[in-house]
Amino acid sequence: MREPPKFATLLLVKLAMSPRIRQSPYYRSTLAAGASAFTVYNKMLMPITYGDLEAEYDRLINGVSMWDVAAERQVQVEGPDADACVQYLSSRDLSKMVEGQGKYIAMCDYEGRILNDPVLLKLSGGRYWFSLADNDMLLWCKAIAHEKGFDVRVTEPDVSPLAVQGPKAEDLVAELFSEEIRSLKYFWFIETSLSIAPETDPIPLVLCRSGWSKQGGFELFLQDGSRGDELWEAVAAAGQKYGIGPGAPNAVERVESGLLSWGGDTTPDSSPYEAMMGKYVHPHIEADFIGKAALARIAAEGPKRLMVGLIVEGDGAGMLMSDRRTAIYQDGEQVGTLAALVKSPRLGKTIGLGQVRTEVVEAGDPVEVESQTGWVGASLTSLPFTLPGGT
Ligand code: THG
Repeated sequence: MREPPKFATLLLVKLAMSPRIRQSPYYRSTLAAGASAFTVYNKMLMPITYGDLEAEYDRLINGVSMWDVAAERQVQVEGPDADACVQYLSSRDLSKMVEGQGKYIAMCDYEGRILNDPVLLKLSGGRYWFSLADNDMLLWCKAIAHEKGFDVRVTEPDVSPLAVQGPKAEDLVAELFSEEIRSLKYFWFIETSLSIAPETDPIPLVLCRSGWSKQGGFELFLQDGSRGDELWEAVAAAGQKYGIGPGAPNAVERVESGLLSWGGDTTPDSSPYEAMMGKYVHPHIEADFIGKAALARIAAEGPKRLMVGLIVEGDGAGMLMSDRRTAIYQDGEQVGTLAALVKSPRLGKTIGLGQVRTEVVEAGDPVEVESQTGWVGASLTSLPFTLPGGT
């Protein structure tokens, strides 16, 4: 008999403020709007809920939601060697990238392990922003650029994204800016500003069709951290007639949609092939980049683990660990780990994301997942989940 494992209790802790933990330019606005729990991401506070997860999900799926993702910090690379330096830091072929375009990319280490999965923006004047997930890439980029002798400047600029997501996001953003934004392609952007009152300077920002949901929307990359509350207020006011409300990167929607959470779904030894990012990794291009040889080898050998969806019996109670990943077993042997688990309103099922050994990945294969009360049955499925209505 396998012993049910011992569990750390899932709980929220109080967080002591300190100068080591940064506050976002929208921090005061998010508190005023009722933010009730935060996480720390890139050493900055980020709201994760306003206390009504159902309403937050509903706004994102059926209406429009706004959320503070200032913690998605930027690393800016500029200077004569910016193209070569940014390519060297990226595992994706960037040779055709043009100004005004963004791309979802992987940054890997020399062993082909994924360090980050940023959205990369190519700005005017040959500048770039890596819009980053939660890892210390500023240190990495500065060190690599310097040691390789690239003629570039690597900084963290004063840039703080605010996301506007949901099926009504486009109407709202068109009203705030102009009808022309409707023709922006995914991850493309414009460098613009938002006029909020005749006597006030417009708020400088980059407007990009992007955001961590599959419901459509934009991100407003604020370029003046002293004006976060003004920008929040302007979006909230214009959004009123669309029923806008505050939200956060949505754990339920993103699992349903199969969006990657670096550091949540990945482990320090994950390759991009194991993280559903294989199609964004190009080890056979001419340009050199970090991890190229290792990635070519991993691609040839085939990844040892894969990300999969899980459909879990029951409501998932007692299954998510606060301090480690939950084990997945098959035939009495551990074959993987569960990284995220949610109750999906659109599927009417408890679903999760996990990593399992490649040889056990066959849609429908039965597995068992550990829980506080014993082992719970689950089946594997490929990603993304098939949602009713295809959204
Ligand atoms: N926006 C911005 N910065 C970010 C994120 C963001 N930095 C951190 C984090 N999110 C980076 N990770 C992701 C993960 C997925 C996507 C974007 C950023 C994403 N993926 C789509 C998908 O996988 O289907 C589209 C991929 C594609 O078509 O290329 O959007 O959200 N500013």
